[in-house]
Amino acid sequence: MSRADTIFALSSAGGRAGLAVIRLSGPGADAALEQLLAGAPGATSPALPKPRVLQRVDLLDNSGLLLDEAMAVRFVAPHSFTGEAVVELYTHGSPAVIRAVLAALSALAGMRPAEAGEFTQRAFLNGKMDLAAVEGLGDLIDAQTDAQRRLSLRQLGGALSHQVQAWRAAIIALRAETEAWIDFPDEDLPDDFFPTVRGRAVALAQVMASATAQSHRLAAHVRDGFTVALVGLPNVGKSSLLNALAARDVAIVTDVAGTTRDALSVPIELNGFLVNVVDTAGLRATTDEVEAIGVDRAVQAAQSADLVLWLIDERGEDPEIGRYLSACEVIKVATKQDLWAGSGYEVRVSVQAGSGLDHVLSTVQAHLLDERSSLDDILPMGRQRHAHHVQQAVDALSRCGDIEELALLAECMRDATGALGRITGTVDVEDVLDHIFSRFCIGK
Ligand SMILES: Nc1nc2c(ncn2[C@@H]2O[C@H](COP(=O)(O)OP(=O)(O)OP(=O)(O)O)[C@@H](O)[C@H]2O)c(=O)[nH]1
Ligand SMILES: [Mg+2]
Repeated sequence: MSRADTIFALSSAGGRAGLAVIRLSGPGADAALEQLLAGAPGATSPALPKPRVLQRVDLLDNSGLLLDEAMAVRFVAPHSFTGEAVVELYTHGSPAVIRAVLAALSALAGMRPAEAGEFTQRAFLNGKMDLAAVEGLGDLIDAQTDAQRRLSLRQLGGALSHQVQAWRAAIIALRAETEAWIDFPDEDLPDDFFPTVRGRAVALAQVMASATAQSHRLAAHVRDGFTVALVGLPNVGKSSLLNALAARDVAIVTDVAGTTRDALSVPIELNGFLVNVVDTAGLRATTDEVEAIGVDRAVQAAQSADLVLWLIDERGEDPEIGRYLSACEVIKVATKQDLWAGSGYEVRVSVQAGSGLDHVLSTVQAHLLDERSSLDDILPMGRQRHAHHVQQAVDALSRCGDIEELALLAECMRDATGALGRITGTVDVEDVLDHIFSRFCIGK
């Protein structure tokens, strides 16, 4: 993909709408706008809009016929989202207008339709955004829950990048101090050099590890959702509870024991958080081959869930199920409370009578969400690679703990900054050189 091309695409969603936004980016963006305003090749174009001023324009095809009455705004490089010359066209949002304007753009020399993510890729390559911000933008566009919106906005705004850069700068400073001694005789090295530098490296590793453990756990749950499995004997009311929680008939409910065969996951929003509720096959010994597979899946779903709701009716607690769930976080829920009184249970529900659902939800929420960790305090590091690279950096710094050699110490620090740099997509060599040179005077 060449960056010499000028790319264009519909940036708003397709289909019928009041407005559509078509974006152009690249060296030919202004010329393309000029052509759309001029119409026939060689015709004189009205003056282009001033940068950053939205202006009413007539868009014309190459025979001078009106494509649409629109609005246009120009951004001059590098002061744009991509860092290149950008034009945005606000047209009427009908499929016919969108198709006609895109066709007119395709016909212009040097223009091509953008690949998926290509505007953002250009923004990254032009240094407008780092990798963590790019991911935040992607997550914001995909956000379905309020928590996802809040966290991805903070990531886009640099909450993760700034912290990672601060840690990286601290390690680069340590490494610069270490490398500065490499060309000097050992006897000049202060006696406390190794203990001090190693102590600072290890302390930093601890700060990083503790700041990220909690953040990654919660941020990953915000991004991917929590998983809550509904488990219990056949006919206990699992599918009925799922339907009630989802407020629609997703799962089949019958009075035949063994109705649900496969695990079925339904996303619900709980106080702004995404929760995937998994309905499972009733747990019992069975000779039916299909049901047996369902039972295996139910056990797997329970064991990989963040929380299990163990549904219990008047038949009581099945000890076999208790054994399956021994390693799970479990809330016992007494079902069908219109038929019996599960007074020994804190959470009681009757889907039939429509009672107790709020209590189920508030109990689930209390179990899943730690009151102490607010979304506004944690680092938005929901992706596995964030946790992975921080862990690599922590491991590399922790290795400093028993090193007695300058070059090896610097090597561990380089590994740590390299790992952190991969989170933001930064290369680290120049930074170290700059740092070293800026801290030493000429002639030393
Ligand atoms: N009276 C009463 N009946 C209920 C209640 N909840 C579910 N039922 C009935 O219990 C029967 C079984 O309900 P399901 O939701 O299919 O139970 P399940 O646990 O999914 O069953 P399997 O899929 O077979 O494991 C159905 O006839 C439901 O209408 C309730 O709160 N009160
Ligand atoms: Mg069922």
